[in-house]
This record gives sequence, C-alpha cells and structure tokens, in this order.
Amino acid sequence: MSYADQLTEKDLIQMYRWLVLIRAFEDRVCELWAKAGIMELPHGSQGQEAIAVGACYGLRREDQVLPSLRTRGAFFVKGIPTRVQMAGMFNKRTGAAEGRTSSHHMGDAGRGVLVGSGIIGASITVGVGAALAFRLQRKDHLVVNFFGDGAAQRGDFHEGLNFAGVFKLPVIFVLENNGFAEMTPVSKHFAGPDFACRAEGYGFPGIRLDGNDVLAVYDAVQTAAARARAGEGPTLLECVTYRQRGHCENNPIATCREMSEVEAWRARDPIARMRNDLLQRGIITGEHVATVDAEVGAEIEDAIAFAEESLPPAVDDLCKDVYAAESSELVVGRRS
Ligand SMILES: Cc1ncc(C[n+]2csc(CCOP(=O)(O)OP(=O)(O)O)c2C)c(N)n1
Repeated sequence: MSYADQLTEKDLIQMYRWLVLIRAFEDRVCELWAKAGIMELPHGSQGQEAIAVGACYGLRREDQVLPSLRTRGAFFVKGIPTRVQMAGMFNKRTGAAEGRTSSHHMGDAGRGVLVGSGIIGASITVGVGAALAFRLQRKDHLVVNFFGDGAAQRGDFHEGLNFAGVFKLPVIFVLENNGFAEMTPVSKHFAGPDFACRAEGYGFPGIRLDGNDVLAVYDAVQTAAARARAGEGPTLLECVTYRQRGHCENNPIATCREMSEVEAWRARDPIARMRNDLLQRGIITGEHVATVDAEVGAEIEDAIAFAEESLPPAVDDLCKDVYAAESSELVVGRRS
C-alpha cells in the first residue's frame, strides 16, 4: 500500500484546506499590492501549491524545510500562523522577523522552517549543512530543500547534491520545475532530458513526477523520508508544475507567455483536481467546499485586520538580530 493510500479522510480534507488557504492568501496579497495596500512585491506560487502541501504534510515539527522564494505553502503547513504571515507582508512588528525583512527570508526554526532565501539556490548548501548537523547529533530528522529549475543551474546545486550524496545525508531535494526561470523557458537554459537524471551522477535516486498531484508528491516525499531516516541518503524529486502568474506582480503573465499555454495548465489546476477527486470519492460535498471557502476567507480577512492594526518596527530595533553576540568559543578560537 502506498503512503498516500494510508491517508485518512481527515488528512485529505486537511490537505485540501491547505491548498485553498494558500491560494486565497496569495490572491488576496496580489490584490492588496495592486491597491498599494502592501509594499512587498508578491512572487506568487499560484498553480504550484500541491508541491509544498504534498511535501510538508506528514513531516515532523523538527524536520527543517528551506523554502524557495516561491514556496509560500511550506510556511503554512509547517505551522506559521496566517496572521504572522500577513503581518509580514505589511512589514509590521507582529510579522515574521518583526517586520524587518521580506517574506522571502522568513524562517522559524522552532516550527521547522530553517530559513527562506531570495537568493536563488543559496539555501541548497545551507540545507545540506543542516542535514549534516542532524547526522552529527545522531537525530533521525531530515531536511527538505525547495528550489526552482533556474536555481538548479547554479553551482550550489551541484555542490550541495555532491556533498549530500557522498555523506548519505538525510535531505530531500524538491525541485519545483515550473518551466521558467523568471521569463526564460527551461528549453533556453537546459539541454538535458530532465533534471531528475542528474541525481544518478551523484549516486542517489532522482524521480520526475507530476507536481500538480498533491498525493503523488506526498507519496514520493514520504518514500524519500523513509530512506533518509534509515541513513540511506538523499533523493532528488523533480516536481513538474506551472506558475499561473508572472514571475512577480509587476510582470503580468499575459506579457510573457502564450495564453493558450496558460489556459491549458489552468485546466490542470492542482486545487480543482483535488476538489474533484474528493467530490467524486464522496469524501467532501459541495456544501463542504463552500464551508472551506468561507472559513478560509474569514481567516484571511482576520489576518489583514490584525496586520493593519499592528505597529511597524521600531526604529531603535533596526540592527536587532543582525549581529550575533560574540561567543566565548569564537574568542578562544581566534588567532592573535
Ligand atoms: C543568485 C540570484 N540570481 C538572480 C536572482 C534574480 N531572480 C529571482 S527569481 C529568479 C528566477 C528563478 O527561477 P527558478 O529558480 O526557476 O524559480 P521560479 O522563479 O521559477 O520559481 C531570478 C533569476 C536572484 N534572486 N538570485
């Protein structure tokens, strides 16, 4: 029996709710940005939500994920509250990092989001380092590292995969292949057959799968997680998907894509797909769908009100948390 087959109806409904919440959050953030309601330029993941939900659902709290600049869903599923995320979009002190950074760099190691990065690919080796730390601490936790097809062309990708392969580290590389790096199609930055086959060169499995199928992603990640926790090493998962909006909100999709291509992918939308599947299997009803939509809408409006009422960061806190206090270990190790 597959891992996905072992999910209960309650699990499936929860996964569906995450998908709806992430989409609604990002759509609302785009609206707010267009009306100058928030400053941060949204880089939406609309169309890619099944990857984050499938990958993060079932992880332990201690497992660390490193989201790409587009893996919004990882923050939700790992438990960062909607209010905190929205306050971050408003750069308020109740938000992540107390409003002093963009959401690209949001992290909460206590909940298992080590750190995000707006520098594409840079977090790959950081995640591998975290996996090495788990190994040295003799803990069977793991790391999930998210990045795009463009980021996979950087040296960090090869360095990170090579190191993880040599030391059989507990890390799952989740490549979100949405067909584009900013406006550059994959065909213009990669001549290989697929990204998954690169893993073979580093001595571990690489699998290409449908990233719009939340249960396929869940199954692949759980399989890779069992391998990682057993000390058998990393896995590369190339999740094929499509970004339904432009690279960011000042880059409308109609200006950089064939709309026939966009429409074809919208017809394969991961949320509609799961909804139809659950309806057909009798796990949810039309009434249930409406209830989820209403609950999610209320949760987002509550988060917006919370963010609007919150204070901006204090000027005196500008340099807070930028520098670590000097530790005695560093002093002892320093050469004179
Ligand atoms: C090191 C670095 N180079 C360039 C950029 C500018 N940049 C931001 S996103 C992006 C494209 C990333 O493509 P991909 O990794 O495929 O992720 P996607 O945006 O498609 O999710 C680029 C080039 C950056 N943030 N960091």
